[in-house]
Amino acid sequence: MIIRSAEFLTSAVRMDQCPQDRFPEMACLGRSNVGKSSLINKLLNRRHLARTSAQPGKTQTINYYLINGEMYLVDLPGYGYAKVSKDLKATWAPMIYSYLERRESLGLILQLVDLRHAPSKLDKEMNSWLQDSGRAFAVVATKADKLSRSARAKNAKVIRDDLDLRKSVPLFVTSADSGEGLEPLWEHIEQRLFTMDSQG
Ligand SMILES: Nc1nc2c(ncn2[C@@H]2O[C@H](COP(=O)(O)OP(=O)(O)OP(=O)(O)O)[C@@H](O)[C@H]2O)c(=O)[nH]1
Ligand SMILES: [Mg+2]
Repeated sequence: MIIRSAEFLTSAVRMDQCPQDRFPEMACLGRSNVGKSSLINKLLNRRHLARTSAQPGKTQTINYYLINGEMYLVDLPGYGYAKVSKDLKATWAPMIYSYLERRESLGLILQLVDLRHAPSKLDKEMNSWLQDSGRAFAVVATKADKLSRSARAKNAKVIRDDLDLRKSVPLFVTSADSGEGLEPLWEHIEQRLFTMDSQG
């Protein structure tokens, strides 16, 4: 994917605040601190476009990045962080589920999980929701740079088994530090957004 332009467009907390122009979009879903914003930056070769932080709970709105004037990458707030305020926890589920269920131009969801750990209970719940949703999704295991080659393969298998992923669901092992795994991931994103039906 050649990135000719990448810009922050808008933030939304409700469906009617999402862009209306129907460009296809891909959204990053996952636990707080798993690396959603970092992955978006690395996919776009921009260091600081999406805000990242060592503190979980950084992204709190649905953030739209317009790429090449023809598609969106969407950064979502994370789940599963104990210390976020009660208010934020109460709004997360309605906001995210209505987005995941109703957003027509959503062509691909990436569920990010940390390659170093077995999926959490919430990761599993979110994944079974995705498997039942009929939405196109893929799993992205992040922070591969923190593990040896052999541990990467071993942990990827644990993730696939724990989530009980169908063979047809792709799992990408990636690093937003080294850029590992991002080329096949981009190919998959482009294929989903530009050559397939969004419900595929
Ligand atoms: N080593 C390494 N660190 C990473 C990687 N991806 C993210 N990080 C670090 O993990 C921390 C969290 O990254 P973010 O991208 O802010 O995580 P997020 O999922 O957007 O978190 P929320 O916005 O809180 O939901 C930051 O300190 C990043 O530098 C990676 O691939 N490798
Ligand atoms: Mg974030």
